[in-house]
Amino acid sequence: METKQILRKIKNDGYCVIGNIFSNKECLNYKESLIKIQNKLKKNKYFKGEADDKGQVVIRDLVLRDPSTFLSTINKKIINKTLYKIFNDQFILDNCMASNSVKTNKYGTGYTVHIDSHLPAEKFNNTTDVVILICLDDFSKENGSTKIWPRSHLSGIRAQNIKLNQQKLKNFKHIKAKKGSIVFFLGHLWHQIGKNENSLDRWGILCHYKRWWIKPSTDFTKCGKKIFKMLTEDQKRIFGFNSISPKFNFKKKSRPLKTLRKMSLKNLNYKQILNY
Ligand SMILES: O=C(O)CCC(=O)C(=O)O
Ligand SMILES: [Fe+2]
Repeated sequence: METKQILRKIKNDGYCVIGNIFSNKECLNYKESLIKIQNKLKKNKYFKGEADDKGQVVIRDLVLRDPSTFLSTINKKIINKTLYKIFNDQFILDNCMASNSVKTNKYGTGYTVHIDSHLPAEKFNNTTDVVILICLDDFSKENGSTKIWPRSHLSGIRAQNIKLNQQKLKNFKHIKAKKGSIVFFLGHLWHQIGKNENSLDRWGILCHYKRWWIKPSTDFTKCGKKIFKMLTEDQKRIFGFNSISPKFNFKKKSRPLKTLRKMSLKNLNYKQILNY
């Protein structure tokens, strides 16, 4: 699919499914790491699965938990290119998380229909957030594929904040996608995790991006020296390293004028880059 076509589809319907982006081997590798992380978290007294009892396993901050595995998910060429076209501006990572739908009789008590962005932008050019779902298994209605409401991005409604018309609520589709596909969807498209009916795995990775001037849900610039050294320049930008608010220097009684640093980040070490 050409970028132009992808953009047209996203603009019209609020989402676009593209097959064959990640190989079976890559999907397997991501899933293996997720299972390992999940098993470790079961023994972690500080971690509370936020929706485990409601049919959704959520593991946030994957690029910090296992960077060598998950950094490759955040700036694949087709993703970068499309995001630049949508935002027409620099963007940063809001989060990179895994989500699995699990069979339960408590479905619907967790996350109901919602949008991920804070504002339901009505104009495409004002899009603040874009989500990329990477399917690590085949996604179908039966295993709880994500429900989306096509064209709901045009409604100007933040679905979780108002009581919705029952008729409108019926107009959803389950995303149908093969393992290795990605799904672009606008942060203001109404969506909801689907109900798992067949107990088959349905792992997805959700990479969520927003404009550089919006506060991300995790401050990735605090990733530490070790992870910083693993990042490409592009990934440094996506982590927010060139959009840190400048500090006022009390000695010089001055500060850098711009928050967005339009300079190369290549030769700055971790300490230098944070000290802006
Ligand atoms: O995993 C899914 O199908 C969707 C999850 C979701 O919408 C969320 O966690 O915000
Ligand atoms: Fe969501």
